[in-house]
Amino acid sequence: MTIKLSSTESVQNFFKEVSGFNNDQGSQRMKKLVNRILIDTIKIIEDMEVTTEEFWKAVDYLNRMGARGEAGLLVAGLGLEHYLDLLLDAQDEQAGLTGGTPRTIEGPLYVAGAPLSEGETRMDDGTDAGTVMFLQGQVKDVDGKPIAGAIVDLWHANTKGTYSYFDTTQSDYNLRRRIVTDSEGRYRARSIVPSGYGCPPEGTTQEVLNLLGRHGNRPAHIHFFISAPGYRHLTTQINLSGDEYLWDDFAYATRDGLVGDIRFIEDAVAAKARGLDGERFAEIDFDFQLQSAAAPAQEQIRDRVRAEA
Ligand code: MBD
Ligand code: FE
Repeated sequence: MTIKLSSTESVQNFFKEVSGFNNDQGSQRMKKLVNRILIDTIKIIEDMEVTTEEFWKAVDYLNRMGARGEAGLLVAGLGLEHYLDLLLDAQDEQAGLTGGTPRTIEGPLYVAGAPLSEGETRMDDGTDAGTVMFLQGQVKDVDGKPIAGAIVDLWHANTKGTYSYFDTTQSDYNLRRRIVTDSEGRYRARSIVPSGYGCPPEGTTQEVLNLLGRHGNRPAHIHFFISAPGYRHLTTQINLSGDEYLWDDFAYATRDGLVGDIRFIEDAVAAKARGLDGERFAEIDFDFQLQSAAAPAQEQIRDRVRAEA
């Protein structure tokens, strides 16, 4: 039989001391959380008969993961970031907050402070010979009324599936922009069709996924933060139709209502009318609907440490 020490009074008392219960300094919230995490950890060690070799492997894993900055990637791949969306959805439903474009995960690759423009923008720096993509749509309220002056903060990968800032070979803020919607609530962006992201094959997230028999790929997608005075901040993505990973996303971000229908057009005349030399380009139309904010705090993005270039 497995030895169980976790429920003995002496071990319980030991981890109360460890968690600072016997002093009046520090944070009460932190003490409670740390104590719960430690007690649950030793229960896992006992119940799963975790060996000391496995324990030290896990410690080494955390060191290597941190050194590579992959914690945000791991929580996406383990479905925890998606779970937070499920929790927020359930809280919203309980509070009667329904309607509008669904939320989905931010992911670990946002960079704050992208260039801001009015109504329309070009997102790519012209160095990636990808298919030109024209993305446009309207930001509306839940009744379909256009919202002028909304900020559409969007970011996506290049044709290799990598993101500027994290991929240091790209120019600053490449494929990252903020667009203020026009008087009809419209935004327009010229960019290039992104490729899906894949976890670094040599990284610590892929290392775990391999042991779970899983791949580390996302479908091609475009991320959005959408905000406007009087409306709830929306974090979402559009995942592109036709991608083999559309419904097999390692981060579980694709949701009903968030599939972007990408149309590829091969027409030299239409291309020329768009100011292009070739004949092939792509179009995506995607509208967003924002819920009204019941309190000013709902207009703001939730706190999280984010990169700022
Ligand atoms: C991405 O581009 C992404 O959106 C997520 C959620 C995780 C890893 C890479
Ligand atoms: Fe992404």
